[in-house]
Amino acid sequence: MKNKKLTIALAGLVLVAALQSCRPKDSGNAVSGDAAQKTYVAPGKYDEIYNFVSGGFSGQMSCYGIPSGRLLRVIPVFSVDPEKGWGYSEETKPMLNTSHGFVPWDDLHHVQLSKTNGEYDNRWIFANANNTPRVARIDLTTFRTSEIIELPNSGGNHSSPFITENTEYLVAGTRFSVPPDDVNGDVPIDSYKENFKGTISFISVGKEDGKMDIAFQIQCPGVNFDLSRAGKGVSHGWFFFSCYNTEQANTLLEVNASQKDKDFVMAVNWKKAEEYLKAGKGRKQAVKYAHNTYSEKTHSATSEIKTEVIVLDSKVLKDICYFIPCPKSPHGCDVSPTGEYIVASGKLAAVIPVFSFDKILKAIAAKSYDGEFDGIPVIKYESALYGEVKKPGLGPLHTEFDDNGNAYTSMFVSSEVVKWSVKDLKVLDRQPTFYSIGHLCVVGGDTKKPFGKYLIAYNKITKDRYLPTGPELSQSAQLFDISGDKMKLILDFPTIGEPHYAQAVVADVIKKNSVKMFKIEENAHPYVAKGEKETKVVREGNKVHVYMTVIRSHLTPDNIEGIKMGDEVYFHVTNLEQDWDVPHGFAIKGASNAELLIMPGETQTLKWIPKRVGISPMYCTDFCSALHQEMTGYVRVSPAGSNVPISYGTGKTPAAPAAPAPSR
Ligand code: K7E
Ligand code: CUA
Repeated sequence: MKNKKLTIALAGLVLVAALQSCRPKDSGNAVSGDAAQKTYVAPGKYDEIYNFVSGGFSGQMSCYGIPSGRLLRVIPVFSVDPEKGWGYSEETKPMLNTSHGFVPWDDLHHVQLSKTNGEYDNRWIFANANNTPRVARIDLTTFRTSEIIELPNSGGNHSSPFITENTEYLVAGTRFSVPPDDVNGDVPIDSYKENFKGTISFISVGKEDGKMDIAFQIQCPGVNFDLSRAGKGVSHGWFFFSCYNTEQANTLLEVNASQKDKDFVMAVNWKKAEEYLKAGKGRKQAVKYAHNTYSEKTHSATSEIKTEVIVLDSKVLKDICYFIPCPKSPHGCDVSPTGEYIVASGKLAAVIPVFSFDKILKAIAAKSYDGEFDGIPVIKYESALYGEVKKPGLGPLHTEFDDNGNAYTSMFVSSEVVKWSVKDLKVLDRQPTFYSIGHLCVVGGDTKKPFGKYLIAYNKITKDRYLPTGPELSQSAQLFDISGDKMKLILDFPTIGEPHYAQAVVADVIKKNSVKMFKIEENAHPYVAKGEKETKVVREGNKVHVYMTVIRSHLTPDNIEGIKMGDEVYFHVTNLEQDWDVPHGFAIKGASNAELLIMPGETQTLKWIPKRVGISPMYCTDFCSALHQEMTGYVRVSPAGSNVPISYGTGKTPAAPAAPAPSR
């Protein structure tokens, strides 16, 4: 027993040592001589590229300009954002609703721009919530989250959301296998093999409006699905997932899920799955998941709880899923621009295996199998393999592609980017990163026609790269010029949260389509005031609705009396401006939530329950004009049962009686 424990501990130590990244030596002087010239974007000039970066445990997405590395916007997605009122205004709260209730945080790892014909079509960007499984759609005309759908039968939505070449589906695989939602999950944890299942969700996306829906799910053996990519070109109609923990361990995974020499890549024939779905081979399963949508017409979100999904069983429907052995605990699973090559990066492996789609099809036709795993055929490694990239570096994680037939793989343990030729699998170049690189992205690097030019590395553990900021240091992005034979480091820039995947796209179309304001005449919010004449304060029992407008530089009404203790006050604030970049903010003393930040033409609502009798100031929080500091007002709160009537106005003192003096 003692010995066994010791062995496990030792194995763990060796593993930990192997997994901690080494630090390259020449950390200060690896910068290209013309770096400043290549990254300088003069004041007033625009960047060439939008770079959308996942925020990891911040739950948000950020948007940078490339090549300058300037942060342009943090887009709130799964986490509340007090700066923008996201998750604090009454209108946005339903966006964070789930079958577990209001969930104000998540862990966002992967972003995916929508595609047409395998190229970015500049309409939406999608993202995953890792912790409470959800997928979000962000509208690229507003840079705001417009839809979030929860995924049932899942736990740890990591291999998500990856997208098919015409955005037919967003696909999401569960990292943690768990008992399905419609069975009693109150089972011993060590009954993993028997009771835990993997689930892959296919989320359809509306061609015109982008509306998401869970089209179907495929139930798979219980393993950990880590990452995935859609086939494209020749492999369109297929999906590829990396799977680890094929040991099906439920404890001390760092040792117990690293036992086997090979885990799997799972190839999924989703066109076949569609056929089975049409033929009625799916099983309706009772589940619970939230589907939240935000309307820019009503400027409000609605949340609906849905109760059914259709599940296809991969064990019964034999020709949907196939396993391909893959060394060892694969992480990234990336598909070349033509769709012929599938690159799986075994984070503990000494080589990078590259599989051939053509060979996979032939192996399936010839039934070149090595038996089955949990009812799924296992294709022979050699029968699917195109070749191995030898001595690529240590800890390969993720691969992207350029426009010249090259692949770029991030090496977490050896802290470097390695460039290799897809055709002959020869390593062509390697450059250190500072320090531990996770994902990387090439402009258009996962499309059928990569743009190339720049590669951005997203690094963890930045150590000495920036001025120290206490125990926690900023994570970091590094920009490489990849237009020549050798990669050249040209810029470092700090990032928000912990970036994982990111994508980069030439800015032209998104820039042109950007919404500048919402038309006030189209505002269909139920509590809109389309002009100061429509402002009012309406009492309904203990609820008081304030129809307020804001315009430079006053609130209407800015004096409100007749509010009583026990009231719930709703400030419905409409921004009357019809000009680009003139938001107003709104806040009131003692409110137990964040400010509102209201765009021109929009209405947002702040709920306030006064806790004290007296005068509460309110004001605009966003510096909007020279008279911004004048953009203020007062609310008078009287005791419960007081007879001060509702009165309000701007530019006149409400004609309300003074409260009776307290009796002595
Ligand atoms: Cu490699 Cu979550 Cu895509 Cu991080 S993941 S690095
Ligand atoms: Cu409106 Cu400051």
